[in-house]
Amino acid sequence: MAISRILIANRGEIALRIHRAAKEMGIETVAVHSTADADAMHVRLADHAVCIGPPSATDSYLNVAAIISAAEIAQADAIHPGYGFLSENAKFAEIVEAHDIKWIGPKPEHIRTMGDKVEAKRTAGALGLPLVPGSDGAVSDVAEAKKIADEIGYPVIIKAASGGGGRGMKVCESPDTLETLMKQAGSEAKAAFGDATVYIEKYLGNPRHIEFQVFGDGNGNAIHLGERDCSLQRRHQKVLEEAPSPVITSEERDRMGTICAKAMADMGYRGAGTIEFLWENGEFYFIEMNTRLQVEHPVTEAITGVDLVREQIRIADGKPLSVTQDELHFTGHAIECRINAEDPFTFAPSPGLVHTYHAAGGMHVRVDSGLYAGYRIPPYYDSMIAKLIVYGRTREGCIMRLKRALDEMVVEGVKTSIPLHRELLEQPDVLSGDYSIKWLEEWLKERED
Ligand code: MV4
Repeated sequence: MAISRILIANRGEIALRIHRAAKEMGIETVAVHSTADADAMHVRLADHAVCIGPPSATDSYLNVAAIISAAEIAQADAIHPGYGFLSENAKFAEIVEAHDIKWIGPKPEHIRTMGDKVEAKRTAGALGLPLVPGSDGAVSDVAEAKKIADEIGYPVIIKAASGGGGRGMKVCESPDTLETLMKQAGSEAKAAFGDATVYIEKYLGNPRHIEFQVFGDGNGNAIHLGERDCSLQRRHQKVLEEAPSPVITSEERDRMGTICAKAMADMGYRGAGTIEFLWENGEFYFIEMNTRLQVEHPVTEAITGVDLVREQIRIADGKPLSVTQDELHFTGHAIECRINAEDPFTFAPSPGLVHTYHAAGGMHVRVDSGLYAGYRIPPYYDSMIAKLIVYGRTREGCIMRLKRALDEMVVEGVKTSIPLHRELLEQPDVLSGDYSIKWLEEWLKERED
């Protein structure tokens, strides 16, 4: 039976994003929500809504039993997890499938493999992706670590196998501190993730974060949709993303994209995925793979014209990919600004009542947000309240339009990162695309003085 009713196991703008794709396919939607989200836009828009628990995410959006019950009560035949929450929980994916509900996501085994960063790296290497030089798998004793570090040269970085997203990393500059940092990394990983396994890599000093969007049909066919440059980050939170990357030529895109798509085809990958690389001196180095739809997916949609959520739903429904690699073309430039309810100087969260709201509009301007005038932003969840995505024929044109759109945005009652974005788009390095993963934090430090 074809999918006819999707339960959206998420909240905020991504729940709206999934709802919109579903409706355009003639599919009904079921929202789930905590008691704190009863008035949220995702609940208002959905065809059906089920309250799944109290405000705390652990008891609501992460509550597997409550979500499965909601799906059964509402007779949903598929679940889309969005990003965050249960989206990369292999056990949840298995439970969904065991209840004869279609899982709009990758095969559980692939979610599990990529969740273990050591396994992910081994798999990526076997599939022909270029790796950061380092240990071949986990490193258990200091003598072994010393030997590897001597081979690859200092500085090295010690990472937790169960980490990811920057948690549990230690940079080591010399053999003198290796033992101490190894032990620290191990015990911190044990405390944070219940797994002390660590591995070692050559530390790249000034890379860019460039990620490739991929899609597989689960039967050995896969495509890539080019890259996104997400180097502008603060404390591992992306602030602004763009596609294409200002430093990647179309030849490089085709070459790396082909390698990524072939890897996904060979593993029989199903659904949307993002292959993350560090890029330094013209070379790509695989670091992690995300087995979910990402926050920044709209920049890829803008330059390819492909609706990624529609594609996810089609694949979960057993249909083939709707475009071939040959049919895909990358046109123009897109930038996304993440708008958070937070102080633009201190980054302290700023929940509360939004008494006035006006979204930017006009040609090639997209605002993904559940905001409305009179909405009270709850203090319990992520502070991202809107995404502003702007497209232009050229990067320069895109930036001009983005500045115009930022000037149109009005969010009053809470502090937001809109002023930070306006300031960023005045910086020569941002305008020229000359930035690495270190740029934003260094700029913020200088801005403080
Ligand atoms: C690195 C690195 C330098 N060298 N690996 C951080 C998040 C996680 N996905 C991997 N991370 C890094 N791994 C090696 N071998 C620097 C980072 C890193 C980073 C990566 C992407 C975007 C922002 C970052 C900020 C700090 C550190």
